[in-house]
Amino acid sequence: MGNKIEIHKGDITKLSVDAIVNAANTSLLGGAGVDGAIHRAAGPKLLEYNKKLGGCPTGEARISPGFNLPAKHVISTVGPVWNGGNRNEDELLANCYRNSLRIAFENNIKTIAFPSISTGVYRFPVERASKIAVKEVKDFLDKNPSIEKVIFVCFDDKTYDVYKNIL
Ligand code: AR6
Repeated sequence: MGNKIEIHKGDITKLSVDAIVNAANTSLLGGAGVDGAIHRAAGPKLLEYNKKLGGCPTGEARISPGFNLPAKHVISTVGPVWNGGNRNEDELLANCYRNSLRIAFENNIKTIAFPSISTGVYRFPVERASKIAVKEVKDFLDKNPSIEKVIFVCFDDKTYDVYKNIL
């Protein structure tokens, strides 16, 4: 099971996987950070498609085609904004990973890449977030062997080092 999990340093929009996960906001209509990069690389059809989805609550996830991306699908999830840690942030972040993986499983997705959800604009501490991310992915892979590969994509050195240490 351990060899199904990989860490990759770089830009998630370059990956040819079945699905990349977007750290979106509740509108699903784009923003800064990885969300902006994914919308730019996917092209305007992603925005058109997502307008019809009608938003997404924090902790949930929605699927779209990948359009101009090398990835076949985009799974958008909405991480919690960090507010000190006593506003259910841990559980909401765990829900992001669980719900994204459930949607992947339901859509026969075998390879999926995650960014470090909530640890940019939303300020969730990356050490704490990475533990939740890795735990949820491991728990899911234990129960769902049909997913063949999960890649944690780390954009900056600090995030990469944190994930390397925990894995
Ligand atoms: N590939 C992989 N990871 C990236 C990329 C990329 N191209 N670009 C940035 N990251 P953030 P959040 C990393 O802020 O904290 C948006 O405006 C980044 O270095 O993208 O969940 C949305 O619309 C960091 O490690 O997402 C929301 O409003 C990680 O991705 C809000 O930001 C997450 O940072 C969501 O904030």
